[in-house]
Amino acid sequence: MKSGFVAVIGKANAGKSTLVNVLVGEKVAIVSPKPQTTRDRILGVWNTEGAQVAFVDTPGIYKSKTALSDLMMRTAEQSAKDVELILYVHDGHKGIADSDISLMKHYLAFGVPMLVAYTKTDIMPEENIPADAKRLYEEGIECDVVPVSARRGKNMDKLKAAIIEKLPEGEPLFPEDVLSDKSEKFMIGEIMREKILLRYDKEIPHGVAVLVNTFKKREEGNLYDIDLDIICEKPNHKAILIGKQGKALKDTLSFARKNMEEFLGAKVFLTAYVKVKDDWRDKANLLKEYGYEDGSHTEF
Ligand SMILES: Nc1nc2c(ncn2[C@@H]2O[C@H](COP(=O)(O)OP(=O)(O)OP(=O)(O)O)[C@@H](O)[C@H]2O)c(=O)[nH]1
Ligand SMILES: [Mg+2]
Repeated sequence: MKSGFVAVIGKANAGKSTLVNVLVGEKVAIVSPKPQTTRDRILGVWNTEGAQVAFVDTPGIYKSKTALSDLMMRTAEQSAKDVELILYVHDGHKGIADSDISLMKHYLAFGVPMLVAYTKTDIMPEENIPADAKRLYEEGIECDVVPVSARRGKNMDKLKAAIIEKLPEGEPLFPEDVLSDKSEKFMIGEIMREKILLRYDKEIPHGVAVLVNTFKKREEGNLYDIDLDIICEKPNHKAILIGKQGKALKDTLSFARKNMEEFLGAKVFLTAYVKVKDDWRDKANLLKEYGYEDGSHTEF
């Protein structure tokens, strides 16, 4: 059989996590229209006849000046090493900028086989696809380019076949029931962060961390008690998060709770506190406390 690790790399907001979720067939990573949604490296395992593929979703490449962003960039960079394949995700509907070419060249130079998933083809003129593929080739990106739409599930079989074809023969890396390396508690924090990304604008969600303090199933009844802190960077952010008479927070919590209940298949009793920790994104001790460790050393 074929098996191996596949690092999913690309610019922020390219559609990496959406693609990983579709490839794995379950939601292992949160998704939002805002760049820098993914902050950790997340494993998603896909089992199919004759192959097991361990996808490693990564934080998107993005220029920003916080210590958290630096840590995220190191995580992405390191994740592209020690893998059997790099799946470079390119947002086709944005065209091809010089920065796309140089990033692809940068990863090609890692000496690991690479494949380009040219995604979001559902929101662009189809006739641009061959011209873009030709341009990539002429610029020296000598690897297969597979156009897909993760949202519409278009051409996914072709992408899956291309991935498996590039993997070496090997034994399974994980037992068949392993889907992700992340715990339910981690996903609960991520679901909360996803709803904040979807509900609030500008810098607010980027400055938010979620710390799950309690994640406990009651002995009786199918019910979880979840208690978490929503940490933001500035007192005015806290006011926006809470909103007039607490309405914004109440709506966001109810939105998150519903999704948590679907995810756990149980009732959720959710309590949340909004706290301010000045500029936590630039403080090494707080980054560590909120679980943002240097992902470059994580082993699966
Ligand atoms: N139309 C369309 N939108 C897509 C597709 N794939 C992803 N998106 C959207 O693109 C946005 C970004 O998707 P993500 O999967 O979060 O992108 P990402 O590359 O993981 O982003 P970061 O984690 O921030 O680096 C979301 O609004 C998705 O719904 C696609 O195939 N078609
Ligand atoms: Mg992502």
